[in-house]
Amino acid sequence: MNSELRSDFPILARTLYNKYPLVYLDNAATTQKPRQVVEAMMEEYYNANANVHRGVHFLSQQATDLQEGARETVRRFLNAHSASEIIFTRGTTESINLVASSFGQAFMHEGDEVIISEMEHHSNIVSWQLLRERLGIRLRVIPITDDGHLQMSAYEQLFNERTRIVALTHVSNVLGTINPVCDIIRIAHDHGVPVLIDGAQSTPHMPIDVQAMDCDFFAFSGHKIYGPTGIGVLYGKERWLEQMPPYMGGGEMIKTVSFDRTTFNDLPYKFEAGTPDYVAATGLATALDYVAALGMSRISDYEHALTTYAIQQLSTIEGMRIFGPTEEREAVVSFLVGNIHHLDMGTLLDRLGIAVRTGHHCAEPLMHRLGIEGTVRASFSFYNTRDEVDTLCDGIRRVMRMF
Ligand code: 7TS
Repeated sequence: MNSELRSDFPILARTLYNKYPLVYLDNAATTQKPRQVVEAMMEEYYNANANVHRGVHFLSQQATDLQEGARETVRRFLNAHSASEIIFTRGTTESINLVASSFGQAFMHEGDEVIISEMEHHSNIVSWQLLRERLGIRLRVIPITDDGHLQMSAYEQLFNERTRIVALTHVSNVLGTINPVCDIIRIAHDHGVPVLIDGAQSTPHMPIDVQAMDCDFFAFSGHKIYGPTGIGVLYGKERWLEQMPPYMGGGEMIKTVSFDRTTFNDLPYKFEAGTPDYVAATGLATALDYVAALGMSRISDYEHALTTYAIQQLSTIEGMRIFGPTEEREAVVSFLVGNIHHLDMGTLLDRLGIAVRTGHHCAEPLMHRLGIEGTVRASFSFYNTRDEVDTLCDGIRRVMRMF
């Protein structure tokens, strides 16, 4: 599906070190941007720039219409019930912090518990630890199996009368594991507990339907789905958001302010203090329209086939150790080869024009569980090709010959 699409991404035509065509395999960190996204943002800055929701003037109205149009695009993309359930944030990290802080303040007390898992990104660990500092809550952790699945029976046993929320990643950014979120959510709801899904690594790769999933909160980042940096989304069911206090105070999130008393704006504005990055909202909406036009199911099928091919080819390399499930996984492959340090492998692959990520991938507790310090990680997009996978494998073999 990619040959005609690659020309939408000018950066993919770059040559590195005067010699090597860029092979960009760091899509789980951030994706490249199609022209359409950059041009939509440029167009807004050149022709429709004004602060939103503030002025009576023409441009302000136009910028506001673009911002609210973008919100509607996100609503449709996630199949949320209402646009007032779509809050623009700076990214997944801010979305999770918002829930931890605000849900925590409204519904949690000392001794109450949040369930997370051993495969969480730091943003879904540290946010809750900050709340632990503030309120004295407890973190309960779902263990994983050796091949990177959640231990579901252990999960069920973590519930008790102090459990207030479950916060879990949809897809592991290290292992590629696709968690059974529908089962996770059903079980939590059976205990009367709401669920936050970290969709940073799932939203770019599969169709998302928050109503079908029945999650209470869902977070994702624009930059990981071909949109700009600095914008992300928190979806929350209205019944929760209505009861939660604002996360930040400032302009836009209020109805009336006096020194004695302030009343807050309606959803979603209650959670959007200050001037939002309305141009990034346009960029995000353009990116979502772009992938929706390709078809999320088509993207998913293509990337799964490419990942299966990558695992097959990588497995032919002597001393290769691939982490995570062998089947039913997302387009992320973490590995180590022999006793070559991940940083050496990453640095030497870079000299061949191949961009991968190395290290703990902001999942240090998972590294402890796996008994390693870090991995090399190749992560794929629909614009990657089998030829690029072959280049990666050739590159790894070249690096091995250096040791
Ligand atoms: N959750 C998961 C599962 C992630 O993979 C990431 C970023 C985040 C949250 C945070 O997203 P942000 O946009 O707010 O920073 N993951 C990665 C990664 O794997 N490599 O670089 C960033």
